Amino acid sequence: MSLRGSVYDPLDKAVRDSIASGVTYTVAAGNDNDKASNYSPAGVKEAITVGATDPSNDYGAYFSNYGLVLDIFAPGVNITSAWIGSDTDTNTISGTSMAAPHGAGVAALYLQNNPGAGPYAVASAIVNNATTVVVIDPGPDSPNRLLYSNFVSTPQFSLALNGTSAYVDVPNSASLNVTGAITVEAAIKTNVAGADQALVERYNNYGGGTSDGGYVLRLVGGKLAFITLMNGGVYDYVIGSQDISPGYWHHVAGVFDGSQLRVYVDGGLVGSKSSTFAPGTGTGNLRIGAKGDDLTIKFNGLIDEVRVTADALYNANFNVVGMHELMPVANTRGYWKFNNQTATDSSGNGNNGVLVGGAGFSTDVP
Ligand SMILES: [Ca+2]
Ligand SMILES: [Ca+2]
Repeated sequence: MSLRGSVYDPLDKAVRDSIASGVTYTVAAGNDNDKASNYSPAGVKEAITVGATDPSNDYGAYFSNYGLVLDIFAPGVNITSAWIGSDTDTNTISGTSMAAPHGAGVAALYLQNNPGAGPYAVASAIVNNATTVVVIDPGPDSPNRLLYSNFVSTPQFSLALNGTSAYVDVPNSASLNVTGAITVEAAIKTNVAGADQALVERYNNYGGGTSDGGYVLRLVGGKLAFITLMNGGVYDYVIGSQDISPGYWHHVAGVFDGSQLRVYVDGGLVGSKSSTFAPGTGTGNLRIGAKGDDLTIKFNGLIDEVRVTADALYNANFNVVGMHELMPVANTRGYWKFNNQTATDSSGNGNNGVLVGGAGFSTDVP
């Protein structure tokens, strides 16, 4: 809130009552080089009163009001932001009216992750996570605290599937046709050992002749398999030697590079086979956690970071780090992170999935 006037009780009371009703306020300290408590609504103790610093040198701005009623400082000198006139207008100006919105932004980030937090909790979080003793010359009696935003972490989620009914259905699209080199990968944490479990599958139609193919990453008897298909009856495959242990996150990947099928678990090659059997084009939906053609095999556990890329990404053993956020690569056709508790595709191809049969989310992530 960028109002500034001399002390006026009705205004202060209005702000105080609004805060009491659950609305968080950041208020500009004012630009009088004076005690903030001499102004309204800067002097409302329940609000987050924000003074200005010069971000080029962290000095308290010469104009900023100061004093005990300040809660925090934020950048307020030469701040570029949106401006009136058009949707693309900007302006670069100074004042505690430029500092207070920084505080409002951090409050909004905090409330995004803590939607039940009241104004006191929001103010406490912002003040307690501020950077201390970096403001030079903050003014008499001012708290030496500079707004810090990075304490607000974005929550991460994975896809939770029950092994019986739940899966994600991604409608067929042309971008899901990959007819050459391909990598299909995911992070998985299964609840069961030794079972057949569908991970990422895209094919249709059992039987010869028809090209209704794609690719399958699946656990077969608890081991990782990668299959390239012309249709449900014509295919080639490789199965890795390693049992996938339940109860732990694993990165699993299937690769076809034009001359070989390979499977990797946690970055290590666990199976390979000479093959020139490329995936065929198809019309089937892509399923995450269900058998591609008839849904009869499901996955029981957590899946995250599912990605289909039209390229052979892994040619040798690789180091799996930061599985919760894969490094971007070119030619990605679908990438499902589940972090927004949706099955939205972040590859840019619009291959957004639909949750089926009780599919949900977990904060347990790789
Ligand atoms: Ca306050
Ligand atoms: Ca995730």
